Amino acid sequence: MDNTIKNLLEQSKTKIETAKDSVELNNLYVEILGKSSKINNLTKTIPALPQEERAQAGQMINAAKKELEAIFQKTKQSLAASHKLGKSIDVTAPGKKQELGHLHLVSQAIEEIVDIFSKLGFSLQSYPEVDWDWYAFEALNMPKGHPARDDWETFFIASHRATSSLIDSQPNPKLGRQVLTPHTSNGQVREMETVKTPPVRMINISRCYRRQIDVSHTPMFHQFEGLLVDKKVSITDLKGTFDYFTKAFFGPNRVTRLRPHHFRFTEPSFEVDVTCGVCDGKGCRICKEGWLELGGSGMVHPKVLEAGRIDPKIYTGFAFGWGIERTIAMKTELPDIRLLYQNDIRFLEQF
Ligand code: FA5
Repeated sequence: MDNTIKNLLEQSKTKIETAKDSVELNNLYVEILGKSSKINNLTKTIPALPQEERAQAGQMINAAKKELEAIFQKTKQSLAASHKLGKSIDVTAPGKKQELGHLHLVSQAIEEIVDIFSKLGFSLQSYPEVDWDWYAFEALNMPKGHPARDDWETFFIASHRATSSLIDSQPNPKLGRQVLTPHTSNGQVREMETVKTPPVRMINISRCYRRQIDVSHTPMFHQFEGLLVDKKVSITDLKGTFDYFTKAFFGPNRVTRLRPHHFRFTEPSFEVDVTCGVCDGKGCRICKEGWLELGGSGMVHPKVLEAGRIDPKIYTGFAFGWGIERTIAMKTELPDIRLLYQNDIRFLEQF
């Protein structure tokens, strides 16, 4: 009896563990542990054994059955895990929630900026992000070879016949080469050409490209450019516009200041600072002295108005260009604007 049970156990184990799928496993269950199985038939032979052997035989058969039962369970689980077992559907299980995405932080900021400026009567325009040298530099009073052009570290388009009709990379005799626009100021003269007679009141938002990368620079970034040209436009209008924007975008306690600067296309020129939101302008680890730089601005240079065929004796205007990524960083206290473009969902989900 002893050996018969051991042999039966070994043979059954091998069969169960090599079952290929759930159907085979179910059939084996009937064969090995079912009513007419060999092991059950052995139970029926116990009464015929000598009295002293019966108890031990019964215990051995029960232990073998228990062991086989456990092997069946284990095999069932491993087949399920390897998808060989038909999947059952739990109709009572709660449905899977569809994860909702949201706009990228830069897109959210663009929507908000457009909304704020539209309340001041600025309309959103879109000008090329691959543009002629003339619009990006020359028309803005930055002639070829001028050292100021180095500051923009521009990507020029290679001078060979392009296959796409959209990008003509051959230098144009009047407009020069094509560039990946290093700033949105290329939209200034284009807008003046489009509107022809002031008032001009546009906001131009676009991608810009420069050979720069560090915590506050990315090779591709966004700027928003404001341009207002009309009769009697003054620096007061410029300052009022910044104050309105700053309070609407950052909050009512934030104020701006204009710091003298130099741009070839504005005169006078300013850099615009906004009070730091962390320390309310008192000075902290992020801002050092209480102010953060937003971007550049100034009164449109008469030569730029002339390039746009607007008479500088009749009209004046202001312009500004700010980086969107830096503006976001000031609002959300981002330590490194490169985070915006690393596509790390754990970071993006926080906004
Ligand atoms: C300009 O680009 C001028 N065109 C702005 C201007 C427009 C002045 C109209 C006067 C009139 P600047 O190079 O300082 O200026 O850039 C303006 C802003 O763009 C910076 O303050 C910064 O916020 C953002 N910026 C510039 N380079 C990068 C970069 N590589 N990555 C991210 N943001 C940048």
